[in-house]
Amino acid sequence: MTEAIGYERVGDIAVLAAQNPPVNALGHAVRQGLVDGIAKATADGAKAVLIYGEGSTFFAGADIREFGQTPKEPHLPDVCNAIEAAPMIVVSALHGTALGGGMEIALSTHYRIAVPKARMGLPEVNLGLIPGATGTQRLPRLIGVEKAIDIVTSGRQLGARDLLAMGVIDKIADGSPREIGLAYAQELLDAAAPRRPVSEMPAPEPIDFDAAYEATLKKGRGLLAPAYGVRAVQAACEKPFAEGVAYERSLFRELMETDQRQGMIHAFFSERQVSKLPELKGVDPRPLAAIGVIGGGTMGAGIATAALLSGLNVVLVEMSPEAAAAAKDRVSGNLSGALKRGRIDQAKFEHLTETALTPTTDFGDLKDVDLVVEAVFENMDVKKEVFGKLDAVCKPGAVLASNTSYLDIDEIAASTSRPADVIGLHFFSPAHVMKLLEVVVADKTAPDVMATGFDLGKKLGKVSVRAGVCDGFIGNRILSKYRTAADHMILDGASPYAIDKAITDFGFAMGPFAVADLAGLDIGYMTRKRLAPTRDPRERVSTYADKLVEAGHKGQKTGKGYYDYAAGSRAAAPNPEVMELIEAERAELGITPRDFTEAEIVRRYMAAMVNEGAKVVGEGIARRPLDVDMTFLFGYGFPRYRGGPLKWADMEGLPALLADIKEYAKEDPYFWQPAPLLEQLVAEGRTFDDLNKEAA
Ligand code: T1G
Repeated sequence: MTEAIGYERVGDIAVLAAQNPPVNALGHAVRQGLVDGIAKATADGAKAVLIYGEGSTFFAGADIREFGQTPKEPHLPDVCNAIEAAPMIVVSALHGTALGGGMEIALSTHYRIAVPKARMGLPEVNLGLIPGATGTQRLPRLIGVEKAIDIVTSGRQLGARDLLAMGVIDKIADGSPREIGLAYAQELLDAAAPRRPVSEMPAPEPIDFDAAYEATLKKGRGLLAPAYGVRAVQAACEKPFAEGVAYERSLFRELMETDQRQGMIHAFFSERQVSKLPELKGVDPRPLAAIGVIGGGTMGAGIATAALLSGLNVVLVEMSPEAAAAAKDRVSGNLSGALKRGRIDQAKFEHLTETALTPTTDFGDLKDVDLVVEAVFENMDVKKEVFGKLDAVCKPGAVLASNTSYLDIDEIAASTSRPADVIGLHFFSPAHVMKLLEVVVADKTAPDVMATGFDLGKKLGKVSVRAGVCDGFIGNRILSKYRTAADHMILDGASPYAIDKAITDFGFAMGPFAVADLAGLDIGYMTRKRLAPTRDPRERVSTYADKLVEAGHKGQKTGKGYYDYAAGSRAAAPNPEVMELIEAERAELGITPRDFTEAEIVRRYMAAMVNEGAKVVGEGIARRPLDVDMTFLFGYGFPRYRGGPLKWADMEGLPALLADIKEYAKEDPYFWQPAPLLEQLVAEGRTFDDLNKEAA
């Protein structure tokens, strides 16, 4: 018996206990242990079998680290069928998160009991897959097609109460999974309860599967797995169980070979790897119980909201009583969203807004906070004035952070008497929703201050990425490049609308021009004005966008930008003034516009993104390629199933991308300067993933 599954007899009950930390993943030893355990229980005449997990959870799914390798027998579907075929009743006792293959194991047992906090789900679609161990065949037999399709295609987790109400589990009881499992198995034995193989339940009623497939494909914005999940559930209606299982397995194996599975597995592990940095090893963060936020505008109120929801007290400083009151209203508005969604109850809402939050105009109220983050106007003089006050009032050891999106943190730090305590914490708006946090480490930032930045990010449920100091850090620096590439395509003949469509078809939630309208066109306008004095004369700059802003069109906030957001209209229509400005500028420049295919638009756009990403990694602004990928998945709407810009580049092939860049450089050698790191990787036949592995 492998130690991965312990075996013991308790009276008539054979107990199989999973012991494979940290999450009892269903690796080969666990699968073998389960099959051996059922055989042993049968051989020694047990009258019931109990399966549960030691440690934090029931099986949390297949071992994702085995993906891409040749699967070793016994395969998970066979393990599930062996459990269900056992001659005695088999009970599973659930706690933690029984996910994917874990839920499939539970569905193959005859009875299921759970502790109140247990959760279950089939999150395979989040890995670019579908359940591949009979889940799409058993679940619809148990709860019907609609509910099964929702669970399979959403990948969401369900709590014990919902699972009980749906009939996925039979009972909820307090206690350890072992205790409640043994008690329930004994109760079933005393009642001479029969085996209940789910596979022998009648096939569920069908629905219009083609309509469900099309709707799911559209909703997935190019992600295949959820739509494949619909077809797998359809097989549960139309095929005998064994054939349905074989069909499910064929779809699973097909998805296993896709780039989408590669991209999403890369995202899964990178999301965990990105906060594991050598410089953080053995470094304890400073205490974090209360924070200060300077500036209660959209950003400051969002940061305060995220902090309050994570259990931190917040002193929110504004410049006048009216502004402080308005800031409190913004935070209350944000929290009322959490209240409506049931994330907090009324009592919690009142505690957060009336007790945990202290709006004030007095910097002196910051004297006891552990960390302050300022989110005031993006002007260096204003920032320095604020940091001067913080330096004077904050206690020794308090971390002083700036939320600036591009200003030089080294310069801000130098304006204080404690540069080691200064760091950048770049949140993304809305700060209580967006998961990305760029932790910008300045030259003099102390290691434990960086650790504190990551600890705050973890407390706030953020994906924190370490960034070095440069204009735009990681995300905005790369954004400025691919936005410029888009502007160049516009001058040469593409329209903003064709570019937005090409980029949304690629899988982004929004195209760059719709995003600009959302953020406000004045932001780009001010950035261009700020950079104009130091701009290299070789840089190709368009002016149509400035004219659009100077005409008063700042995007959604003024009702018009690239698109016309006429009140009440759902679909934003192109603003005709935009093409007029573009055509006038092309004429002025003597450009004869040419056509751009969607493929070329994507190719150029992504080449600019990848090239600048390679420069950001090469310069050490981002520690690893995966840091760039996580920045774009969690801050810029990059499609998760492509893994991130640099994972996408690896799968596209770096040599072809470099060749494109060299081709484009013939038109504009200044803009298209190949990144040295990209050239080096191509010369050495290596990939960005090789760099990620070396840094692990
Ligand atoms: N396989 C391998 N390693 C895993 C793993 C898994 N399934 N789940 C987690 N880990 C590692 C993780 O990388 C981290 O490692 C450590 O465990 C703690 O994870 C046939 C094919 C279970 C809710 O998708 O959702 O079954 O960084 O930091 O916050 O149909 O992990 O310490 O080295 O996330 O407490 C389906 C994925 C697989 C579940 C726990 N199952 N995991 O969260 O800890 S596909 C999943 C999670 C499948 C079958 C199909 C979460 C968690 P390290 P953690 P956590």
